[in-house]
Amino acid sequence: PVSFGLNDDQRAIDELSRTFAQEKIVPAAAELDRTMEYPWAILKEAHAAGLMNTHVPEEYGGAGLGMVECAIVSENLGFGCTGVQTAIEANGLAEAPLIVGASHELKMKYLGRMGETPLVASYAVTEPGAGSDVAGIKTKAVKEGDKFVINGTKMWITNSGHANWFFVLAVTDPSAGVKGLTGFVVDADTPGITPGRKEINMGQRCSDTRMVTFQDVVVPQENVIGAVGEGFKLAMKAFDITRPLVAAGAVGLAQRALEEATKYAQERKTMGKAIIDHQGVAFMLADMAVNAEAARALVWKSAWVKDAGQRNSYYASMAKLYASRAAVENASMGVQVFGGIGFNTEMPMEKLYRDSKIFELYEGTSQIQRLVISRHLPALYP
Ligand code: CO8
Ligand code: FAD
Repeated sequence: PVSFGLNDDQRAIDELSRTFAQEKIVPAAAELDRTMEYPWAILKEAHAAGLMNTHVPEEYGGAGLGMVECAIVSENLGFGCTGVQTAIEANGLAEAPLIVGASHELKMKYLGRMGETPLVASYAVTEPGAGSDVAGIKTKAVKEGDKFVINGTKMWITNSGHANWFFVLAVTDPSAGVKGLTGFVVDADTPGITPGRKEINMGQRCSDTRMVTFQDVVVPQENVIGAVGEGFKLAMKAFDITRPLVAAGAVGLAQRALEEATKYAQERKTMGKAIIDHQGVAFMLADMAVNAEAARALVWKSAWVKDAGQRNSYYASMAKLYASRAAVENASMGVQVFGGIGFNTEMPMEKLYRDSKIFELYEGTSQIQRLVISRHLPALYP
């Protein structure tokens, strides 16, 4: 039977993560945005509360939650602050290729430590010359005996100034196209890895984004994830897990904008009545409510398809596309509902506005989500 209701376990996870966000993240968010300080204190508490590594199987020290439950957590974290949520979910993104394709030993070694200690990892795929076009990366891994030597530059790598290890996608056979790419897990303290300066971004400013250079970085052969030549598919299959969760963070932002704007619209009076009683304002709030609800439904559907053991790329891209647009639209309408004070740093809305834009860019731009969706259509409707 179809059900849009949450079961008891899901309600408990919702309650736990919602309370965590309200008590630990919401009060800290504005200051973290101002100082751009990495949210270590919150990450440690989230780790202790079981709100990190949510999709890592229990066998490897994770929470072992289903995708729908992970999406509930990600939405609530995003409601609190999407900068914090990005730090947490980017860690989950680094873990995803291992979950999908690593040997038992690699999983024990690299996922296991994430459960034991509050650590973060990074997913290092994008380069200065290749973001959307993953197949166009240039970082090389050359086999020398029973080791690989990695050389190249990665760009926009979240968590990279604090990472304990990296998932690195590199070219092992330049003549083989996407089948010439291989995924590695690389300890961050390996000689030759240099994170650049923290990038100053428009929003999500407590999240840590850097260039990372790899110069003659020696990696043992056993750190290949899956097999040589399987890296591209691992990188894509990771997105099937994480695009719904990134989209869930966007829903959190869209919901936050809706709630803040609805409260303000009942307090603020113009022309003798609360602004919510002006139809022009009320209709913006209605559109914001539809955006958040519809985006959540798509996120849960994309998560549910994955939990059902089916390939969910089509729905994952729909969820990512729709939810990021919902976040951007709701943040924009939210500023509008607040009027002039919506533009001011004393109110949460300007931060939501700045934070929202990245959802249409990272984890695959909105154009790339449309590309993925459209490529599924001929098979669905021949
Ligand atoms: N599962 C299994 N196989 C797949 C999948 C999948 N999901 N996707 C593709 N493949 C297979 C294809 O079937 C094909 O296989 P075959 O050759 O056997 O037929 C092969 O892989 C090649 O696929 P394509 O032909 O589709 O390859 P393209 O080169 O055309 O590229 C894309 C496809 C979709 C354009 C791909 O390059 C892409 O997704 N680009 C976007 C990159 C992206 O999303 N980057 C994000 C980087 S991470 C990030 O931004 C992190 C943000 C911070 C964290 C946020 C946390 C909140
Ligand atoms: P480009 O690929 O150069 O795209 C430029 C424009 O062209 C975009 O509008 C794009 O949609 C459009 N475009 C490109 N190709 C097509 C096409 N085929 N059809 C239609 N339109 C197209 N990457 C990681 O690997 N790990 C991370 O942790 C990570 N974190 C990030 C954090 C932040 C804050 C940022 C800004 C980026 C992060 N990224 C990360 C990189 C991010 O995924 C890329 O920036 C994104 O995928 C786009 O790549 P690009 O910037 O090279 O843009």
